[in-house]
Amino acid sequence: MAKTKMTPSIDPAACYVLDYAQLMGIPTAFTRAQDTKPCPIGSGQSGICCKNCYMGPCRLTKDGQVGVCGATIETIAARNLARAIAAGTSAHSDHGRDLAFTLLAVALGEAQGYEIRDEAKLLAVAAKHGIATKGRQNTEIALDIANKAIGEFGQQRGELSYISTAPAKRQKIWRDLGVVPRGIDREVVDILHRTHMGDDQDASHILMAAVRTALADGWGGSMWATDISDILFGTPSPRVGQVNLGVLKDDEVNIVVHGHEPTLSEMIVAAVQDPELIAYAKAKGAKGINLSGICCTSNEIMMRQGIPSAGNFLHQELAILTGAVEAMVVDVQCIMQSLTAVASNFHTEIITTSPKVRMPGATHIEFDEHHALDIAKGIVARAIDNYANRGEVRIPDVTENVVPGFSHEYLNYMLGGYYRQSFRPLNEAIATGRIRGVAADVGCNNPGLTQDSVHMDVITELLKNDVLVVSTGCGAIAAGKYGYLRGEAGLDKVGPGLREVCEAIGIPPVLHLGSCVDNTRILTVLTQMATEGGLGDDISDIPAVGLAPEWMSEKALAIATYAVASGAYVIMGVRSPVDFSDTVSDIIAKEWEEKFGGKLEFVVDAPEIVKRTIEHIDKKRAALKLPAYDASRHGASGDVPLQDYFELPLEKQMAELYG
Ligand code: NFS
Repeated sequence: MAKTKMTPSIDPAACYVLDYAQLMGIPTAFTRAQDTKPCPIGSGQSGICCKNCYMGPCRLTKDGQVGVCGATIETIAARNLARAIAAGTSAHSDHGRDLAFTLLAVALGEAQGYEIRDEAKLLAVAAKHGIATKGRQNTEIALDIANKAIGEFGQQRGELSYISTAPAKRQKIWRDLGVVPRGIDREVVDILHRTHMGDDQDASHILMAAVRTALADGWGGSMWATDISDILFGTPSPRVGQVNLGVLKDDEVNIVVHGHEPTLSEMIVAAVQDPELIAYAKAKGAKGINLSGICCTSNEIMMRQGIPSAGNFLHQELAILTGAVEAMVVDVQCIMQSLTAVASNFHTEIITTSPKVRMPGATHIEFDEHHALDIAKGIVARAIDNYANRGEVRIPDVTENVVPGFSHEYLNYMLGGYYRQSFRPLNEAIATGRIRGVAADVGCNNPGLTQDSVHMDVITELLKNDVLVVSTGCGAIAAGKYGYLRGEAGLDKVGPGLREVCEAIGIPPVLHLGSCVDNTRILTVLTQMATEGGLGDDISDIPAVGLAPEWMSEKALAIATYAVASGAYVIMGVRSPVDFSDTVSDIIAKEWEEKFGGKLEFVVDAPEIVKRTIEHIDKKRAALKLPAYDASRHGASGDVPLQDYFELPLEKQMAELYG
């Protein structure tokens, strides 16, 4: 049966550019998703496929069938899921490893252009890992942190250090169940080994190992990535930025950085500010150099430097289709191979920079942290030279303002003030029912869905129900595109209690917490909420839910699994990779809930995602004996909206504050 034509995106900027692509007959992920029929066996919908040895591949499509070796449907489903989780863990963690090597080079004075920008974070991270700081130089401390991190990748026995920062109750659950990760690389290798032909054949046992591997991501590789990024590039705090394709400029040299690691993009940020390069761009007829980002690289530099975002995952081809991009500079992860094919219709040069990633048709300029600034300047000069080759441009006039950068440290400060930093006001707002609960909307776009539609349907409905939303990755960029990261601007769309809190503190209804590795910031926030008091004493007690309604990558599965193992209820959209096995679907939901207090479910329909989220939040509120949520109790406290407050005469402002 032919597929019915789906609206590609709810984003007018995307639709504008896609119309041009259609006119010119240029294929994109949107058209390929329409034309490609996903393999119903490989996707787990109508069967399951094992290709871990060469007696098969074995396609199992009926209950009770087994592979050539006798492997059952549940064994194969568990193996496939475990391998995906290991791949996701390795991607995040390798990102963390590269940052650890950059920090090592900084500590040794060998990293051109990098420095320790956040001394407070350096000291805080050292304290977390028991590294001495008193009377020591920053570089000495940084050296110990870098070596500690690098050591944890190759560690064979013992526990990862961040495990001891989780709530005490959670640590006990992990130790009792034997899932505390020993070393980051070790856990990934363990999964590849035990899912090789002829090894672990017990679905539940395989998936417990997958949990251990995912924990090595969330409480290991990714957490190192976040902390070291903050040390090197600064802990994010709110700043004003812009999102969507309209951030490209028709009279400037446009460079788009795409991928994940801030190591490269931060140096390009420095290079585009070089007065000589700006003068060079002007000499070539451009008004200046305009840098923007795509995907998580974009989150990294938007939340720290205010560099605009050209969009989320499905915007990567669209940026090139504007005809206005001189260079798209990529490093690792979420980079479509189609970029070079789309770019071949324009003057855009695709530049790969990671030793791990080459693309046929792209220029490779390998990045090396020891000469980073020189390499970045060379890339910028190349883009400037390409400006003369630009043809007709079609940049949609669509942008939205955003306020990203709510790191855990900033939330702490924002809620409690400089002298009494605390999560207590947030806990109290939840306890009183002003905020019903918290949802994290994270993850990708998937061209099998209308771009951004499920993110927006879910976020919109949750906000109306007084659920505070935090967001990372491409979900955060989606929220930004439709005005939810814009301070007071989105508040007319939120419930009365949440509105009071947002106005009192001066925050947007959706808090941008960073890139996908920064989901670890959410773990830290949840840990602090659990230890602050009033909302139980473990992450599983908190009325909170994790959502990835448009996910597509293996990294998303790793994140979901470590969140569940940390005690969260996680709902992912799109479709379940283990749909065909009721046994495995039950393991990750019911069995994991008994063990970890968190569960993983796959739900396609936005209203159903919202319904289950709210039911879970209310269930957790009831378990904590908090008052039942009642929207009518809030919103009439006489709080003056923040924007009006600042327009009052000073004495009235004081009266509002102090009565
Ligand atoms: Ni996350 Fe970031 Fe986006 Fe999905 Fe890809 S960029 S690491 S995987 S697509 S959210």
